[in-house]
Amino acid sequence: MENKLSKAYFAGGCFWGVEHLFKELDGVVETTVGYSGGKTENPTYEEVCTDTTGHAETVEVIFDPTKISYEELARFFFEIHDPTQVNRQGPDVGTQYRSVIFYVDEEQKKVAEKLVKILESKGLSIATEIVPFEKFWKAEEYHQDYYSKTGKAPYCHFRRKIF
Ligand code: MHO
Repeated sequence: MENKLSKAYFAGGCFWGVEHLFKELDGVVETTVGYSGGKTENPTYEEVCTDTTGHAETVEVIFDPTKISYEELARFFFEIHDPTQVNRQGPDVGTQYRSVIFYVDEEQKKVAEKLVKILESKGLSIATEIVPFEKFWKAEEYHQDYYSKTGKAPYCHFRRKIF
């Protein structure tokens, strides 16, 4: 019988790099890049780039919770970007690059809050928003699996140990 799959949503700067790293994890079944957290319907990349729609570049992660837990995913998320940066990530500046965890249930919310507390206890000032998931708008096809398609390398995301 097929395992039941779960979903998680993370925004941590340019979605090309975030997706690229999540895809490699064992237990991650599918990733999609898109836009969440904004006010407009069916946003395009160009609209989101204007920093006026409220959307953040977001990655939808579909995973098998028998192989990887939400907590492992969320820890990974914190380690592949810099959660102390406000409305930017690396060279990319604007609210569309802000750090957000969109939780789909209370369990995810608890895990996210717990991890933020751990990081704060280490002296980090965490900018990551923890907000309820509402809507995910899939991004244009050319943004999906960007680095696999182009053969280019991520310029912004890499894993560092912070826990
Ligand atoms: N700095 C990147 C942002 C791409 S990302 C999908 C660029 O110049 O295209 O926002």
